[in-house]
Amino acid sequence: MGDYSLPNYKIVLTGEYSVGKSSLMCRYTKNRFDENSVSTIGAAFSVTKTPNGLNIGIWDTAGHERYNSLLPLYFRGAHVIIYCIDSTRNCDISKINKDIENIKLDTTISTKIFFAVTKCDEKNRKIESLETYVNDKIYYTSSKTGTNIQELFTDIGLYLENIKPEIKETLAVEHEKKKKCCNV
Ligand SMILES: Nc1nc2c(ncn2[C@@H]2O[C@H](COP(=O)(O)OP(=O)(O)O)[C@@H](O)[C@H]2O)c(=O)[nH]1
Ligand SMILES: [Mg+2]
Repeated sequence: MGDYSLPNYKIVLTGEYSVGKSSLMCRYTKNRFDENSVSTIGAAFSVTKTPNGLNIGIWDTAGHERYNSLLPLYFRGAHVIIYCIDSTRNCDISKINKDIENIKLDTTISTKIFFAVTKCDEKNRKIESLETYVNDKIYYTSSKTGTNIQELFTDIGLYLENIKPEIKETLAVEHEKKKKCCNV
């Protein structure tokens, strides 16, 4: 058995169907790539550590439209969102903007969004225009070759080192209490 205790930080992988979210989680947690991975139903969960040793729980959401109504539940209380964009698909900036706005509705200002472009081992890159629109750092990753996966989680770890996990939990509990008060 591993020495993992309960995760202190919540990481959520999101992005459209089949962009490579589950593959990214698999590469980071198991250092494996499965060409024939099956699509995620609902969400998958994995407990692991960042390279600097912080306990994290990663939620791998299902990107299919029919599961969109579930996303707010996963975003809530997240410390980090990894927003995945497929390098082999045409970059739809208005869709990305809409997704980011939706994420912001269900997270707090201290939730950080990391942008991961996926499948960078593929030659037909179609995301050249992305950098004009995204001000944050973009991680050009490949779960197939492992490129930039460690770098992404290293930076996530460094970000988490500077925030307090319990603040978020307290807020969530207070929110629940308020709701209960209204119901009596
Ligand atoms: N070439 C390449 N294919 C990838 C990569 N990551 C995922 N894929 C493929 O893309 C498809 C969808 O991947 P998956 O991780 O299930 O996407 P999800 O629906 O976002 O979880 C699968 O056929 C994967 O093998 C990558 O880094 N490189
Ligand atoms: Mg998946």
